[in-house]
Amino acid sequence: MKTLALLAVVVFTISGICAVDRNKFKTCDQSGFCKRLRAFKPEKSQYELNLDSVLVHGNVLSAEVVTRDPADEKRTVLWQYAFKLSALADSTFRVELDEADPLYPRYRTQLALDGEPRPDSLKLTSNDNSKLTLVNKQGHKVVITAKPLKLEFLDQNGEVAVVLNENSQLLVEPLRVRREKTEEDGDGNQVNVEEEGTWGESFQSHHDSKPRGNEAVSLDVGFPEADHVYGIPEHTDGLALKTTTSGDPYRLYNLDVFEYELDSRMAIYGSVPVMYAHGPKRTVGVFWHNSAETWIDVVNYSDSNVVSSIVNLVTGGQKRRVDARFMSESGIVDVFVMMGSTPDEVFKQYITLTGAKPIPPKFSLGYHQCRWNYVDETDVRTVDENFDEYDIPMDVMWLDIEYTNKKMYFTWDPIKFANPSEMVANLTAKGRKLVVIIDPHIKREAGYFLHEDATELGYYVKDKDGKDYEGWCWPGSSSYLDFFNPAATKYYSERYRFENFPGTSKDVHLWNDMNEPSVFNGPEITMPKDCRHYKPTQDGEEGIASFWEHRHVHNEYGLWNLRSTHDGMMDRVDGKYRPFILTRAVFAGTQRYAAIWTGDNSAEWSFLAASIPMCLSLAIAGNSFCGSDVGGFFKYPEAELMTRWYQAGAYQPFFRAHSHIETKRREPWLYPPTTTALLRDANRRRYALLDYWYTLFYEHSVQGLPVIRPLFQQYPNDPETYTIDDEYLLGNALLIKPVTSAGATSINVYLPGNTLWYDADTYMPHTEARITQPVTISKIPVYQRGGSIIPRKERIRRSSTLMADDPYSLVVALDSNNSAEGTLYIDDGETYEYKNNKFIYAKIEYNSKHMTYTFINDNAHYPTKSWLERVVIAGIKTPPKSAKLQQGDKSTPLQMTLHKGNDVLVLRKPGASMGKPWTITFAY
Ligand code: NBV
Repeated sequence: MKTLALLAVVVFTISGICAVDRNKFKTCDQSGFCKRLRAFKPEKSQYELNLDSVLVHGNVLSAEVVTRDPADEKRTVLWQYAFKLSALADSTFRVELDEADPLYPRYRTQLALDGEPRPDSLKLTSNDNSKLTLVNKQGHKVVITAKPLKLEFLDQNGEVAVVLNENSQLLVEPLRVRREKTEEDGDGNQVNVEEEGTWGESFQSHHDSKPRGNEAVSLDVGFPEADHVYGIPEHTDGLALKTTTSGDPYRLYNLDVFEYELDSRMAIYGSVPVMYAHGPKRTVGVFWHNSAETWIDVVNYSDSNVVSSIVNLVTGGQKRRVDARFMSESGIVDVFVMMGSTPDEVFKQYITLTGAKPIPPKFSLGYHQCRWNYVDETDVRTVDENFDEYDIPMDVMWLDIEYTNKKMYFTWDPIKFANPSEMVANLTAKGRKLVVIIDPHIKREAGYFLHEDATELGYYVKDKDGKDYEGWCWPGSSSYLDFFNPAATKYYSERYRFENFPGTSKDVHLWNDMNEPSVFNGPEITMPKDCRHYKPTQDGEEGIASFWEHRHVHNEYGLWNLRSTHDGMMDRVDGKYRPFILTRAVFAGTQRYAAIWTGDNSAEWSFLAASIPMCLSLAIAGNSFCGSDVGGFFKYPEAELMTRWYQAGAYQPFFRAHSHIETKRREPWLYPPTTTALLRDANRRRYALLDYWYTLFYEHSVQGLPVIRPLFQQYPNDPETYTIDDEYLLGNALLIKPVTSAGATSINVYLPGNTLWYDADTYMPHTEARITQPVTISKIPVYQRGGSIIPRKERIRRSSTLMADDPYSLVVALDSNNSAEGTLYIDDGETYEYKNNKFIYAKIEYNSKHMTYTFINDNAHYPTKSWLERVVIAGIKTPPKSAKLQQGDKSTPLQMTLHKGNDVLVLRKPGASMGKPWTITFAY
């Protein structure tokens, strides 16, 4: 009954006007710690570093920090803290502040980092009784002022690049024993004298018992000389963050927000607490390593809404500066300061800390077809066959929750999906795959093995009283596995073994949805903060000290879920094949396990436009493998919107069409034939560039650079690029500006870098920075940078797997020096054999004399059957008279065609194997 009622709400709202129910989610004022901390504005910080306690050992400076009672003349010590500054590899510092002797250990986020960060050297160069100066190997200095505590991080030119606690907002609320302290009020009644919210707070009908009392942490971070700050996804507003002095701070709290709104700082599904500051002088970043609910205030002093008295007060009139303040409900102060100094460097520094995305299986870069739901095996088969019928490439069919037996995960509906193995075999015969959904809520149903095992073995998250927590989700009454318990994680991972999940095979991949976690009847549609998670206990730890509360771990819950899925998928194939996982919840480090999408969007132009800044922001925060539901999840996209969405999606990393169960079916052939043709064209363009995508993902995995890039990353000295977030770069060679408005006949494009950009369709060069691009419905504005070489595969196949041996075309776009370069990565697309050097990573270089294909990594080889079918050279001013291919001992004269209209020279069928180096020599 309840499920029906919920569905009715869903159906009602999707047919009506989409709007988030803001009342379901807290404002800062409704969140006890946010309100309290936002009001905390001491004139002077109470935190002081005890210079006598300083110890430098290896890469770490440790010292005692104390707070003193400002009202007390004797300046009695109120609290003692352990302070640590570490110098880390890759121009990064870490600052930690914890209580010296907490009542119980405070939570330290566990899964975000990709192992222990590597140390760098740290030298104390001066201690003048009020200040300490330290330096790392790269020459970045840290100046620590003792009273009050302030930390300045200096760039290699000796200028302050990042400053901590300059605005005195450092705070670590000490854990206390609960005292039943009451006082008599004027009427003789005993009243509680604790401030409101200290030992419990309520939101709507939900009460949070807060058994440990207040334990919030906060810190202000200043970025002198910064024009803008970026990052802290996931939000729906622009890429450059806005001043928050009016309205709420940005919120990071993984939430299932039904019909989320755009241009908002509200929390949605993901939380990545990394922020970058950029200006003409430098780019730097901070990573706030904390998994609790977090709010972040931003003040950009150049914004017109920041009054000049504040600018004067804080910066002495300097408008080029941004300040931020991180406030978290619990944990410790643990912040990484990344010194940049370019966008490339700082993005890599973040990846050094939290890990790169390993190279994904190649099929996952193809096109994905999803719907809630493909109703049965016949439906799956028909859709799959129609892709062939209409000649549209497709790699993956998806099954949403209805494939299960009554929403019991790891089971199949016995009638609609009675022969899953056959269904999968039918797909794999065409090189296609299947993805099935597994949510983290477990149906509480007698006889369901997972529920019975989890109950018996104690694998569920517990409620505040220590009983199995029960919430409400798709299956009705549900409980949630406690992935913090190693035994529960192991058990869960094992469910993915083929024998435990019959019907699956190595070609069935996974989708972990609702892992914020979503709890329909929970506070803010999630798990109550006083739920309990497993904690390995030390001797003597009991009571409150024997578990973690959900409040400590909330933003990383989904990551624990993903790690467990990932480990299970690795184990089921003995570590042989790369898994593909899609997740909705995101935290720092998620990229190591999964791709992400922007959740339940709507078939509206504004959501199509928002997908660009949302994915860019996630990409610079480590998660390049991002996409939005193509077509929009809620509502129905009419032909033009659908066309533009396919065209945009074809150039976004994760390319999946998806739709809500109650919306009209919208597979590409259900539109008028002209639209179907346009959708087909978009998909084919995607497949033609698959090897470029794959090369970029490989490069990300080893170098850490985002695959999709904001313009300022590539052109950091051009202030015009700082706020552009409706166009982006794919690698460093392609610039994409999707059409995101109805009825567009032309759009304005900014082409940065004072360089040539070639229209990817016509090869016509543009020299101007600002162009007006006419756009018919078939036009996708994509430009190739002069100086770049892009690999393409032009044969039309049903899926990426069937393209493995297909020949390459290389598109050479010349710069003003008549040269260009690019890279190409080739491997088997699915295993880890690349770790045994079974791959090709090649550099392709062109100058007017030669074009060469050489291996960057000499030890690595891959026996590819692919060969060179065509070289297209755009922007050729003086065409050569002849060209000759040399591979090994073999020399072959090449045929050429010159297209005079657009200065394009085509070398036809060079025929070289891409498995070995080659050279083409030109004669004039
Ligand atoms: O599993 C059903 C849906 C899914 O299709 C969607 O992509 C997820 O974001 N899921 C959410 C649950 C409920 C949606 C209203």
